Amino acid sequence: MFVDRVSIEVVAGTGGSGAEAFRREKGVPRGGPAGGDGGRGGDVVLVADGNLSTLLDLSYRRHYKAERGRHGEGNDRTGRSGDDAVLRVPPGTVVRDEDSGEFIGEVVADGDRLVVARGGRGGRGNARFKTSTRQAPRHWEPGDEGESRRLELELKLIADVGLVGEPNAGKSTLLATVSAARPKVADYPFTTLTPNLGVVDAGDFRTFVLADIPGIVEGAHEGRGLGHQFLRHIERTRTLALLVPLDAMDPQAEYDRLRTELRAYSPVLAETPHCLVLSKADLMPAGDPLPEVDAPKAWGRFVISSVTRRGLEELVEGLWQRARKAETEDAPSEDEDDEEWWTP
Ligand SMILES: Nc1nc2c(ncn2[C@@H]2O[C@H](COP(=O)(O)OP(=O)(O)OP(=O)(O)O)[C@@H](O)[C@H]2O)c(=O)[nH]1
Ligand SMILES: [Mg+2]
Repeated sequence: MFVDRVSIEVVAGTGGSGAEAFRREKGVPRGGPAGGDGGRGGDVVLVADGNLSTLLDLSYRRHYKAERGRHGEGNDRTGRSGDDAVLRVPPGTVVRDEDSGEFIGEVVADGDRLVVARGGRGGRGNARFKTSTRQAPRHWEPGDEGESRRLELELKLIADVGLVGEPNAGKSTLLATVSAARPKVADYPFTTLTPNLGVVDAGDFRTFVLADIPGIVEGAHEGRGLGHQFLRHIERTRTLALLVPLDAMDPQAEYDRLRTELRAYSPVLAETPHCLVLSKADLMPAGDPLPEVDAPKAWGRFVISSVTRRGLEELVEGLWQRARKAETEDAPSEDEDDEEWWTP
């Protein structure tokens, strides 16, 4: 099961109260105030855990509470602070306040921490209220309440390549053919309801993550169909592959619709480099010429069939080059000074 969005309620610990106490010692007839401060309440903290890939664990339990601070004690002893409540989430988790919609923060890399509800301060004990004119104050403070809020957590997949296409274009079939992922495939539209990820092996230890999202239909940016709500999952990819099946009525129109929807949804996606992938090549009657598709912005075009595996090697190689090669080469080299400048 894939869970990419959960709502939870978090309550940080309340601070402990300050104590009211007086020194009672042999030989000290009128000991002064000695009530310690209350301890801090624990925070609720999200920590990114690279071993997790879904928010599933958090969906079973909706309420998370950090420990309260202990009350202060006599002899000027401060109460112990409450323990934090630590919630492990996958990297790429974005946090919003559910009621206001306010963006609270995100954890991106393994080990990132984000405090989502602060524990209350401990109250001051009576020892703190002693003044020259008030030698025996009875005054103490309660601890502050811990923050409480309702949160919406959302997982943004971190994929290198995103597959975009109308329903039935063959996106899931392609993902299943080039990776170990086993998404559902069927000959009706909207088979895919939530994103699927797969690791594609381009050989020689070269891998990249491919995301298959539900099909995009015309008007998706206005909320039609399903694809739109998942486009955000591919906003951070390095390249997109726009799939147009060769049995489409009008491949050019289908490609244009996809571009229009991407543009309408987000300028980021419209600017993300893309290639054109003409799928289901096995359905073309032998000898028929390929349809002309004008795609001046595409960095490449591929003709594939997931059934006969035609063109898959070239596609995987092309996607790897676009998605990961630059990254690998950008890694700082040891003898950078020796490098020559290359001008195209
Ligand atoms: N002949 C042929 N059929 C294909 C090929 N790829 C996919 N199909 C068929 O096309 C249909 C749709 O495939 P899917 O992979 O589910 O399509 P999708 O783009 O993921 O569709 P949605 O999830 O609904 O958006 C299925 O019946 C597949 O078997 C191909 O290369 N050749
Ligand atoms: Mg699918």
